[in-house]
Amino acid sequence: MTAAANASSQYDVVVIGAGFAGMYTLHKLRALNLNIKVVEAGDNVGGTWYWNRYPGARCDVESLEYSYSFSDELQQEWEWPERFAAQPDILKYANHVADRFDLRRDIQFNTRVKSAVFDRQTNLWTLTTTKGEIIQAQFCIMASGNLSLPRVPDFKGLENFKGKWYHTGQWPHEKVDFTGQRVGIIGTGASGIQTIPVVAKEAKHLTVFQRSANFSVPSVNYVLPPEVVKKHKENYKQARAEADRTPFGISGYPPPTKSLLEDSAEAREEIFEKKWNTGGNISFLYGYKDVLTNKEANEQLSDFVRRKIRGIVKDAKVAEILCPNDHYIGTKRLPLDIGYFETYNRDNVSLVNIKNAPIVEITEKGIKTTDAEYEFDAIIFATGFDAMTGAIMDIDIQVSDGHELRQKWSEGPKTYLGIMTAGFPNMLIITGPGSPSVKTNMISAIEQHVDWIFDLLKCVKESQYKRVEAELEAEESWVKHVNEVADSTLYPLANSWYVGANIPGKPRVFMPYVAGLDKYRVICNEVAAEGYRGISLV
Ligand code: N01
Repeated sequence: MTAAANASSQYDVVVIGAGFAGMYTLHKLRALNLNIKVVEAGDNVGGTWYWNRYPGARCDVESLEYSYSFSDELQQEWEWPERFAAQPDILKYANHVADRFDLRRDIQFNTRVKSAVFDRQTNLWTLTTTKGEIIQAQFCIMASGNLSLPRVPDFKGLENFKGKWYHTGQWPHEKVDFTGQRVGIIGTGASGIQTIPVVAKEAKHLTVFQRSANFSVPSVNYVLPPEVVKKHKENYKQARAEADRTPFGISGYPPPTKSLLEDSAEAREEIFEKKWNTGGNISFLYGYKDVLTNKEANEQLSDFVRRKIRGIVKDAKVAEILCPNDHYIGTKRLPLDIGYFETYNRDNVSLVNIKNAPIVEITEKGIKTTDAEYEFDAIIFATGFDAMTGAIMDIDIQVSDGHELRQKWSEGPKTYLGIMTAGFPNMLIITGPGSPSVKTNMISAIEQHVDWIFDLLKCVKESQYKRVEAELEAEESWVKHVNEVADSTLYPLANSWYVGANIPGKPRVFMPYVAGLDKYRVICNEVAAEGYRGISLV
């Protein structure tokens, strides 16, 4: 590796994104004494937790688990106030990490990358920003996130709306006050399900536009008792090691070995009830080993939640609209809520089933469906993201020999281990499509990827390699494996963002690797131990 510091805009490594992935990449790679630049579109660190500031935003992985493990001092000193951390607390943590490890000096904020071109002669990536700046580096690391390209559906007439509108994934930095307002919200994914109960308490009236009913389970969030924190911190090392042996990268939930169908109906009901009252989606989905692989097993759990919805929501017609019947529980991300279904018992909340009467346009006054026009002072789009590939393909990525990533991935992303894509040398992706990413604890996945990339770049530096590139054959066999694993589960059956179903025209390909972070880690380690099998180093 050339310590390419002859021009201020030339680096060994450029990292795109200063969320949890970009921050740890910078910290870790500094130990290789490289010249690194991180570019970030926002004006501060935090990624997802910088942008998603909507009311009620909260993580669905326990705070003591959804945090970096690389520094014992950090994990011992940092105090998480709640079981499931709220967005402001996670953002505070991200800022603390940036300050504690002096990261900001290598991060250029307010910088969005427009294009990245690799030259096979010079072995350099040339990045152009939207402001026209040029940045060159031997390696380009995509730490741009899995859910970072928000999507407002292409509704006719949005520009005519006289009120204010917001997307949950691009929420203003100042408090939005809905007091006394008539608010409409479109979308009942995890973001909508967290936003709805909070906005309902503030708005004069909240109208929820639901296309697909969604499962949701109580988070059972609470202030962390000091004795729980103390015990966890005393055993942090063991807890992290235990997490590494699970598919989801979280300790405290040993993966189950029993089939749901082995238990009697009474025994199952007792377990479901216990898990419902304990809270959390890992606990709920992994009470038995076959909920996500066996339709009959899944149907039992799905039906339990439908019965809960009918029990909570007083208006039977509303309850029926809220009962999901079009997908198996857990095959779309299972949201955690605080009083979501209960919110529909409020007098100031109404539900519109847009599956039956779709939205036709946004008008000056509000939202018009095929049935009626609803007037609003504000509209919230909780309509999700162009997930997993969106932020990467938003950048025009090319290689001097004519390869174009948008063209290569036009029928779905193809990667080796989710980290590299053949034909695009020296580009490394953190939690890319084809890696466990969104199907595991994201921070564990990030640390695993970055540590692996660290070893790879150490090897590159020591051996003075110029180019690192996935081999096509290795990539093809990885893609096949990712698909085979997905097809052995119920996941691909749902119209979820995991398969790109939320974006009209996006190819239907199941993108995450669902064999689990534990198995994936072993494979990555084997690849490295075998001299980076499937990767050409020149
Ligand atoms: O987005 P989504 P999200 N007309 O895509 C609806 C993570 N996350 O931002 O289901 C009408 O899940 C769409 O309807 P349908 C988590 O991984 C984590 O909520 O496509 N409606 C759906 O109801 C999550 O899975 C946390 O029929 C339209 C909603 O909008 C991921 O982010 C919190 C529509 C979009 O749901 C994304 O969640 C929040 C249209 N044209 C998010 N287009 C936690 O950690 C879309 N919809 C807790």
